Amino acid sequence: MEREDSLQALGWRPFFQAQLDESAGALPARVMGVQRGRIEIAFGAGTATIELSGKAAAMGITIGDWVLVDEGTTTVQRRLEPFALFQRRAAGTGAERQRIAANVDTLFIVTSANRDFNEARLERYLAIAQEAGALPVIVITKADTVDSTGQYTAAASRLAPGVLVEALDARDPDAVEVLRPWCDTGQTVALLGSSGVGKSTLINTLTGAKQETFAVRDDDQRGRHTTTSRSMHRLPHGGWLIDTPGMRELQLVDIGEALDDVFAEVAAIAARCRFADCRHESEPDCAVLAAIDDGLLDADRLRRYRKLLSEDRRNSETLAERRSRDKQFGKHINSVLKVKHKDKRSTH
Ligand SMILES: Nc1nc2c(ncn2[C@@H]2O[C@H](COP(=O)(O)OP(=O)(O)O)[C@@H](O)[C@H]2O)c(=O)[nH]1
Ligand SMILES: [Mg+2]
Repeated sequence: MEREDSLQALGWRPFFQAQLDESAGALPARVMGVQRGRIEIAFGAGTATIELSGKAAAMGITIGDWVLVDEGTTTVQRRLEPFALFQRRAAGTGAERQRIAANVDTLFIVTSANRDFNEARLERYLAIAQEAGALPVIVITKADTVDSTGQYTAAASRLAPGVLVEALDARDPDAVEVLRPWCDTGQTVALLGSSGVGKSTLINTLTGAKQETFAVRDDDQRGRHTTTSRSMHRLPHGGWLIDTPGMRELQLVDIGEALDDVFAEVAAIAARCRFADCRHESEPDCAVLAAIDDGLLDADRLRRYRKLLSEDRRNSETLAERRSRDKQFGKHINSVLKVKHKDKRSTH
């Protein structure tokens, strides 16, 4: 870090202050970079690199976290609870979660004014933001390639009443200025969106173009796999941008309640169904089906909600639950096959 930042400029706030006790000699520090077994931290009076071992290695410390370090800044005493956290399922395990990025104030959900624009995908990202506890802002890039972005901004606003939607040319610094309120001193932002929508372009414009490639370069000149040491980038107006490859693989993880927020109008209507466990398929006195009939609810929206719900259920089950489900399914198949077999025999 070239400059020294006050704790506030690093994102410190009362939420973290309230977690301090009288641990003597403990300094708050923000995690600015994470590498295998090592973190780079910034605290009020400088920066330091700490090797993680033992207790600290098991804390799951991730980019954006606040930690308490001893005054010699050689060991991490404690990780503070984040106000926002992006997580994903660790591959091949049960219910374990991998912490991806912490203390992100605002998530820029990036899509573009073309075929990438997809309501189901936006709803999924909105649910991820909601679950993480970050404020979503929908950014529609490539506004310069269409006559009007009206249909895109209107569709995005319909999905998420109250969520801010900005359409812009990601290459144009003047246009990108509209995102400035979320990029001010002490604020942390991150981006989510599919490949090709303009995330790198937007990051370059936000950070002020003269930027080298950050985060992960797939190959350096010598063909080795290299990772830069930092994933947190300074924005010109004093904010921070987290750009970490893990964000790209985010999926739905236990977001049942978040989905009810994203689909608040469906959930509100569903509360009036006769049966509490109504599946809105063919049950009597289903308020949701009635609302669709009356044109008060979009059938596509219900379909997308159902799909995300079942996907969330599948993602959230543990390995043991999945095995047991597969086993049940196997038994079911076997019994169906047996019945069929019997049927065949009896007809002969
Ligand atoms: N015309 C126009 N092109 C854009 C815009 N944003 C990105 N691009 C182009 O779209 C392509 C993909 O952008 P990139 O930033 O690499 O997307 P990423 O995969 O999300 O990081 C590049 O050729 C960009 O120059 C925009 O707002 N307007
Ligand atoms: Mg990119």
